[in-house]
Amino acid sequence: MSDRLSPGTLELTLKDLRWKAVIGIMGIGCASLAQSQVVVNLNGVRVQHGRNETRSSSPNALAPGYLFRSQVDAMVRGRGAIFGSLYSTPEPLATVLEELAPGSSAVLDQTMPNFSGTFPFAVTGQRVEGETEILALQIHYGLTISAGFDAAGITSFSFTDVILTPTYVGYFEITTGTATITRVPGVLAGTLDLDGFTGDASTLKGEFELRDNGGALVEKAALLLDPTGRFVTTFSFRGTAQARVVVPGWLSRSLGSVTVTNDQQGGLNALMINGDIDRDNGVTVFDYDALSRYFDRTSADADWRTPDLSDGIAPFRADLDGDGSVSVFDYDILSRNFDLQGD
Ligand SMILES: [Ca+2]
Ligand SMILES: [Ca+2]
Repeated sequence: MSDRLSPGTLELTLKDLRWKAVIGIMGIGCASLAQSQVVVNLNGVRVQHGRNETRSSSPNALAPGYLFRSQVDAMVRGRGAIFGSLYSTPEPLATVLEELAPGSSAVLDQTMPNFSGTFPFAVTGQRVEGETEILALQIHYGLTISAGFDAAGITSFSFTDVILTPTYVGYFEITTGTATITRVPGVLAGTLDLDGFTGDASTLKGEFELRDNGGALVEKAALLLDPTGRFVTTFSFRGTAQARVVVPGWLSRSLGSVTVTNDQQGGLNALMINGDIDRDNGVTVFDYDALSRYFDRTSADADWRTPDLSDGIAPFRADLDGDGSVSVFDYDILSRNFDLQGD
């Protein structure tokens, strides 16, 4: 045995390795710190004219996902000439918002789809704005509440573009409060290929069905769609079922079996078949009839969205590619899919 490999050196080397192993495990531990829920402390936040406030979940981070929910639970009190005396003891923020504008406390509970499923991700804030009269004073108020997720999943929560005028009325201060941001469980996400449709897919009303092996409906949920056809949907059912996508105007599509867990699953892609103008789940001569009847019509027509009294079909439904007119391009789609039936 050489000097360089004396028993003492060997021992040190082994200790070294053990430490490396421990550090390695800690590293894995850090990565898995990304959670399904983070809480952002809002204590001391001022809702004051011209002031922007942002608080962060750091060092806690959320795991990436397709759907998040943010819920604010806060007590506020007034400060300054008018609000200081009107709201001298803490009251729920929801109560104060409802007093300013009935229904506005909905901004405190928001569902936020993230169609890419990846971070970073910024949520377009929900805004409350209006005017109200307090003690014969016309008060203009406005507030945007938004959340953002950085690349590491650190979540920030903001109150921005605050309007509270005239400014001498004062402002509100959160005495105790939290924003809880949760990664919603039971989520399925993916992309619909809408077969030549170039319109805004977020305006479509689609459903995602779960059926048992006998074909009986287990649960159905609305598709949240983005303009390009990416979707997010949420179920309370847990387990494995047969998936089916239904979007009126397209043939229904089976996606085989899917498993819904407390986690979120992406990558469910469906090739939809366009051309079912009368919505009987087949592309037939009846669809041709409707398209012929509305040929050359455009979205500039006053009755573009008015259903025909005889069969309930409005002209826009014959605009299969969603470009705002019924043309030869729509005929092309219909011809290509002629005689096909939905799943
Ligand atoms: Ca049809
Ligand atoms: Ca068209």
